[in-house]
Amino acid sequence: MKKFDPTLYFITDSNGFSEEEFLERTEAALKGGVTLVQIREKDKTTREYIALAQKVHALTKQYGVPLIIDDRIDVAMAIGAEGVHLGQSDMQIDTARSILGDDIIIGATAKTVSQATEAYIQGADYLGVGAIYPTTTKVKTVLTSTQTLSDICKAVPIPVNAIGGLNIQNIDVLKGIAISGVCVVSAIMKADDPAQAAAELKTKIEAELL
Ligand code: TZP
Ligand code: MG
Repeated sequence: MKKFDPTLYFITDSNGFSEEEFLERTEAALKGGVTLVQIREKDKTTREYIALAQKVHALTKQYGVPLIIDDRIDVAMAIGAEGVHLGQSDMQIDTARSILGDDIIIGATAKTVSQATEAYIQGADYLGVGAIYPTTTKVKTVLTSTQTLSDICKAVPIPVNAIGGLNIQNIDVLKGIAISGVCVVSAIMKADDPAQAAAELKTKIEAELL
């Protein structure tokens, strides 16, 4: 059964960490209550990506949290991940859906209402929309306004998460917008205490944004 909770969607970034510290921080995020995890690796070989994803999957399974693989449906299939996240230059959503079947979570990046509608029609299960703020995470992205985020939420019936430069200090900007959750990388990955950062973010998102 395909079920997921997008409330606090943690996207990993192993850059600058030893594998041991990366896995410790990822587990701390799970302890802190993140509801969905994505492994996002841009510089690894396929074998390295699979090997690390397997380790992260072992952790997410312990906490009953679905694991989403960024960009790569082959890696998702190789490790039996619960889902895949596809950007505008990755495989089309409908093609991925026909390969992966109905039980796999497929997320899509959307920066406009037309991209959002298209992804929904093609079979996406959720959307990530942003960047809302400039980000220090390695990413090729442009800013998306909160007005566009709000328009996208109204245009599609699937969960829409905000992403990009979001942290406990600035997520108030999302108040009143019909998002289903928040995606963060640095706010948890680079926190002094990732478990505490995750717990605080989740409490605030649940209390004030959903
Ligand atoms: N897509 C848009 S912004 C972003 C991605 C993957 C990175 C978000 O990282 P952070 O550290 O939460 O700003
Ligand atoms: Mg991607």
